Amino acid sequence: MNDTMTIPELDFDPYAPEQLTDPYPMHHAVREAGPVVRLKPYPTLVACARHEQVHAVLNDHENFISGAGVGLTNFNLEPPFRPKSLILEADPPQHTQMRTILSRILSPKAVTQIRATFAAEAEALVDRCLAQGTIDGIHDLAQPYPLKVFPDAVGVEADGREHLLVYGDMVFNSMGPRNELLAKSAARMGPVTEWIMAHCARSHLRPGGFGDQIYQAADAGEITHEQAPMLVRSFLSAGVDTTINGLGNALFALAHHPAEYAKLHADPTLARPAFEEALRWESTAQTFYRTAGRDTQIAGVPVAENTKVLCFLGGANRDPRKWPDPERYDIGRRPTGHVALGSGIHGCVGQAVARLEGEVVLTALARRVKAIEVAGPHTRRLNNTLRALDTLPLRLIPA
Ligand code: OVV
Repeated sequence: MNDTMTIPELDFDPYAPEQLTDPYPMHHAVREAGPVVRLKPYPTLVACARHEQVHAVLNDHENFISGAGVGLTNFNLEPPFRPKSLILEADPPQHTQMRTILSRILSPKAVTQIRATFAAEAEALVDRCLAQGTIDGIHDLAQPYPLKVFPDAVGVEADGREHLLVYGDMVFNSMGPRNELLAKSAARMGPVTEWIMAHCARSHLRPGGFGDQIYQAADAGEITHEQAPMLVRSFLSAGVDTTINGLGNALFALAHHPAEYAKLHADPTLARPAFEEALRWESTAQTFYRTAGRDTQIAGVPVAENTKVLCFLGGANRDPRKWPDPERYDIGRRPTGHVALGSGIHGCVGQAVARLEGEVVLTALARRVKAIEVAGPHTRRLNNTLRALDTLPLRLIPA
């Protein structure tokens, strides 16, 4: 076994603006330094950026727990910024109980029931974008689409949905350190938490929607009526900012790879693999943590109980040990095994809905748009966890 002292130590601050803007040189350095590294600015954590170790940690929920938080903050030492998520920041058996309910509500079968509505909305929105010609890929497409279809499916009223954007930004910033990004997010919160919690109440949720179905599970005795609003909160936390940026990153990938877009236009059935490859190439959630629940090891390196383990999902998804030519956005690749949606028992429970959104938006584009051209410089919205764009000027050339 390796001695703890042999763990390489690097100077990177993954939350510094330079790293958030372009994390890939840092991922490369972390992967090459070893299977497990330390980072000088955060002496209490260990980090992994190789696919093998990231996958191993995510698939070992006994040694690497979520109940102490899946961000930098260790909830055993410091309180969470909001009451813990009953599913994200939980371990079995509680996690299993919640997961069973959310998996059923978001199952592939449930997704077949929303597909036609989601597809029609994508077509209508892409038509509006085409009529404009030049668009902002984020403000005109990647953001309005999930902000309409997902809250509609959950059963949240139309008024005030912009609060979901502020809330998502805060939730994902809170998984990093208490830096300026977090302070800026917190300063924008105002009435947002109150609005979110009010809209988790059954009285605010359309009967039959995903939110109401959680209350039906409570009626059936699967969870308590006190737990139900907290599970609705998980929908509102994880279901909007993630898919907005997944779509935004996919548009970015396609706009910057015209030959790949041409293949998609020639064969719109490639929409799903094109979206999947975008998830691999620009992982929307760049990082998640686990906490060592007991003394354990990663790749033979001892990791002491209560140590935070930083998993660079974006690093694992471009690990040359796993992916040939990993920097290449290639819609002909079938990137099975990418960890952009996590892996193991906490793997994205909404992934069928997320993939549906990606598929129908890219299908609508592929059918109507001959080419997507970059119409100006993009800007990033830096977030401690999400890889996010603020603006993405695009010109859509009609088919
Ligand atoms: C995957 C995810 C992200 C953010 C929040 C939650 C889940 C939640 O359960 O609240």
